[in-house]
Amino acid sequence: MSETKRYTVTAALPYANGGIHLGHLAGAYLPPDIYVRYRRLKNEDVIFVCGSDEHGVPITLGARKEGISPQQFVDKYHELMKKSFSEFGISFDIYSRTSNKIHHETASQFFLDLYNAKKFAEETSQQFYDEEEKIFLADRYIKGTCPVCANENAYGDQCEKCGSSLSPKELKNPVSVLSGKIPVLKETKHWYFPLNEYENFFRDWILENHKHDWKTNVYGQCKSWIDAGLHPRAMTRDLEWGVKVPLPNAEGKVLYVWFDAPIGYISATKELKPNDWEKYWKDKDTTLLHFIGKDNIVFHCLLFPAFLHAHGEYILPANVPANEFLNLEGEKL
Ligand code: B3M
Ligand code: ZN
Repeated sequence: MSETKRYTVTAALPYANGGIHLGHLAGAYLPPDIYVRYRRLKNEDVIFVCGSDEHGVPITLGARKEGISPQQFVDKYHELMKKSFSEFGISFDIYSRTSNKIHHETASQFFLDLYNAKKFAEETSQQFYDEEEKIFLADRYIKGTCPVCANENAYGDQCEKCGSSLSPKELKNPVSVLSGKIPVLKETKHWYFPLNEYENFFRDWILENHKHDWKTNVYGQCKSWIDAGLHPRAMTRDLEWGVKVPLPNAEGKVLYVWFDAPIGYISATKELKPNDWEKYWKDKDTTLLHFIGKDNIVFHCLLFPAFLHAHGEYILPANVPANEFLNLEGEKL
């Protein structure tokens, strides 16, 4: 391994749909803040980047609920969160946002690079559509009866009663959580990232090379997912709000929020260091660290590294310190 000349430290981009609470701070922001302060004291080259995650279905629904546009909604929460972080004394070098132009350009180009290198598979499938709300339904916006335990309130992705992981089409009597109406199946085209083709890469990179330096909770989670078998995942969605899919015949489609959000770390670095951002992401002598909460492990340890690897120009995270939730009276805060 080459000697480290600089550090790129990221903290998970919080969704711009609420306030920052103690659980967020203790899990994903205080640890990297302490870490970067230490590096700065040693006069090392370190950048600490973060920002608001402003895309995804929950944002559009939050906006709808408050009767404002998604842009107005994220403007409001971005300001609120930015202010909280600064009042708490979290010393980001930049706190950016994924609705910025530079982020749309960066995420869009990243998608195109993977597309041109034939890293996606294009597939048409039937998905549930809410005709009243005129929206394709994300898995958790569909409820129905669990085929395994007959619980009537199972979600399209999981039954919380028996723990079975489900797909929406397995539910009996599916209804839309948004309108309460019965959704219809409608054909739609999406671009899938074949995570299954990266199994050997993960086995080498995580299970072999990071056996001794990644935290056991992170390593163990990754190992169990890899052993259980990985599957292709759609990287686009039918939605108006987000980074538009930069391809012809892709109207009404945007990049999946979990595709564009981690690229937000790169966009924020470009904003912070317009002339020399590349060395923080592409030089082998840079150490990249992602500080996250434990529910973000899959995207930071498997998906984003696989995108970076598939792209070919980028370094991979040296470590992904993920923290447990802060519990209060026995429950997740
Ligand atoms: N916004 C999820 C969360 O806030 C998501 C993290 C993105 S990090 C690139 O838990
Ligand atoms: Zn069940």
